[in-house]
Amino acid sequence: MPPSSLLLAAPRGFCAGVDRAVLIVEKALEAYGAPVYVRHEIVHNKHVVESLRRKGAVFVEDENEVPEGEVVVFSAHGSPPEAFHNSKRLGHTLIDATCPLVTKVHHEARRYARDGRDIVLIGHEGHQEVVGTMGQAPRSMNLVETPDDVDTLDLPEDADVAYITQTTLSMDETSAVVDRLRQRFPMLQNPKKDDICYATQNRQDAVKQLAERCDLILVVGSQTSSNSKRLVEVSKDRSVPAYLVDEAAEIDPAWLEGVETVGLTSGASAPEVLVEEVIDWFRARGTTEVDTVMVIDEDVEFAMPSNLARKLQSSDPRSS
Ligand code: 0O3
Ligand code: SF4
Repeated sequence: MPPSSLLLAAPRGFCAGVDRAVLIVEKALEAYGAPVYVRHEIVHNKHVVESLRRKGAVFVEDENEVPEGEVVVFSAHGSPPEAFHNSKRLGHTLIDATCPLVTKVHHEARRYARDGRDIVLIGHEGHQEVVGTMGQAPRSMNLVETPDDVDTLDLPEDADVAYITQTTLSMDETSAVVDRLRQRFPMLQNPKKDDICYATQNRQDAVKQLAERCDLILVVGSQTSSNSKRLVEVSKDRSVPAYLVDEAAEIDPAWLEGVETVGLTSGASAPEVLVEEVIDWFRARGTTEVDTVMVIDEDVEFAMPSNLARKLQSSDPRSS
C-alpha cells in the first residue's frame, strides 16, 4: 500500500540568500559572458551547481586558480578576508554573493575582536561558512561544536567572552552549547540578534510540526548541505525516521513499509523543481492526499551586490 498522504512543509527550499546567490551567477553570466568563475559551490546543492556549470560557470575551491583579470563570484557561505585580498591582487572582477546574514556575523566577529573580547564560534569545523567566519578575527576565535567542547576551551573563567554561531545550526543543539558556555563564563555576551538565520529557524520549526503528524520525513537536499542535514536531525530527535535525498530517484521504497503519512521538506539550497518531482513520484504510486503545513510566510529579499547591479544597468539598452 502506498502512503495515503503527503504533507508538505512551508516554508521549505530556497531562502533569500540562496535565491540571491544563484541569481548573481546567472546575471554575471548574462552581463560578462562565460566563463564566470565561482569560488566554492555557490550553494551546497548538486543540481544547482550542475545547472550553472552547463550555463558556463567554472567552480574552483581557491581564488588563486582563477586566471588574472577574470570574473569571479564568491559563494553564499562567505569567505575569509585573505581570499578577497588574493582576488584583488589578481585583478579579478569580484562579485560577492555572501549572504547578508552571514556578513552580519562577520561584522559582529570583527567588532568583538576590536573590543578585545575572546570569541567563541559555535559551528562545524571545516565547513565553508566557519572557515570564512574564523578568518574575520583568527587571533580571537575559538571554535566549539558540542557542549563537551566548551569544557576544553583554554580560557580563564573571568574571560570576556562573546559567542557567535554558524547561521544554519540546529536551534536545540545550539542552545545546549550556549547553556554550557554560560555556566563556564557567567559574563557571556550574546549576539544582538540570533545568528541562526530566519530561514534555518523557519525550516526547523516546520519539520517539528510535520514530525507530530508524519511516520516518515523526507528532506530534499545534498549531503554537503549543513542546513539540510539539520532538518533530518530535527526529525530524528523527535523519533520520526528521516532521510536526505538529492532527488526522487534516491527514495528507497523499503522506507515506506507501513508508512501512512510522509512529510516532505527541502533544505535552503534545494530547488523546488526537485520537490515537485518527489510529489509526482508519490502520486504515480497512488498517494492521493497532498496538503501543506504552513508555519510562517516568508517575505525576505536581498538586493544584488552594487557592482553587479551597476554592470547590469550599464549593459541594459533601456538605460542609455
Ligand atoms: O551552510 P549550508 O551547508 O547549509 O549551505 P547551503 O546548503 O548552501 O545552504 C545555504 C546556506 C548558506 C549559504 C549559509 O548560510
Ligand atoms: Fe542567508 Fe540564512 Fe539562507 Fe544562509 S540559510 S544563505 S544565512 S538566509
